[in-house]
Amino acid sequence: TTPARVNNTPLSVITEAFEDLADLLKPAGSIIQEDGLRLDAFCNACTHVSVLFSCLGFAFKFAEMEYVSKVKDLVEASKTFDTLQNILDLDVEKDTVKTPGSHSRNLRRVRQGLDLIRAIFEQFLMTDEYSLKDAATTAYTEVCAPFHTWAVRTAVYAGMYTLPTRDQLLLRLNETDQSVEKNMRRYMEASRPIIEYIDKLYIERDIKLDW
Ligand code: 1PZ
Repeated sequence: TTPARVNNTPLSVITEAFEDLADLLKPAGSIIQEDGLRLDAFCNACTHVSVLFSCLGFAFKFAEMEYVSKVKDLVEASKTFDTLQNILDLDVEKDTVKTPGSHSRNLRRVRQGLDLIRAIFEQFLMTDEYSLKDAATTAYTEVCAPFHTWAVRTAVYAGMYTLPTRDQLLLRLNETDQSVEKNMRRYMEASRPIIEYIDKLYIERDIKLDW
């Protein structure tokens, strides 16, 4: 049975979803190790991220729609494919790994979104003086900008000016300085092995991660 969950803020829900997912990758928890991570379990965790967008305001509606549509495609795929590696294997066979709209491409995009959130949290916790705008700008420049078109990058950097302040964000997330730090660190910890696992799926198939 699942233990009662005490601190039910949006951030703790996301964090716990990714901790549960990361547990599946640990040798002890994974009888399924050989087949790899289940796609439905992965999608379930990814779906929880959507609550974060409601804290960001209208300028990030586009990012939300992009992210949600990619996750939705993977949810559809999970009706036919059991694991993450199944979708990659099929796209490798059809030579559609990088084809716009393919499951393997959408998986790569969702992975970049998860890594972006991790990087934003990391920046956010670096110092109290850091505005959310500066934290998010640095994280985006590092993690996602290299893979986005000029038009998208320009829109994202413009949107950064509309982000809430640190205090507004904490208020909207229903967190304190202490609780937000704990939850962000836990997400950073839990997402790392998942992101690495996804990268490995591509690398093992000789697909470079420069896109
Ligand atoms: C709490 C912290 C707030 C910081 C907010 C920073 C948000 C940055 C938003 C980045 C938006 C990128 C939008 C567009 C990306 C598209 O170019 C690609 C197209 O993929 P293609 O169709 O060519 O294969 N789409 C994506 O990469 C989908 C996923 C992007 C969204 C990631 C958002 C992460 C979450 C941010 C925090 C809530």
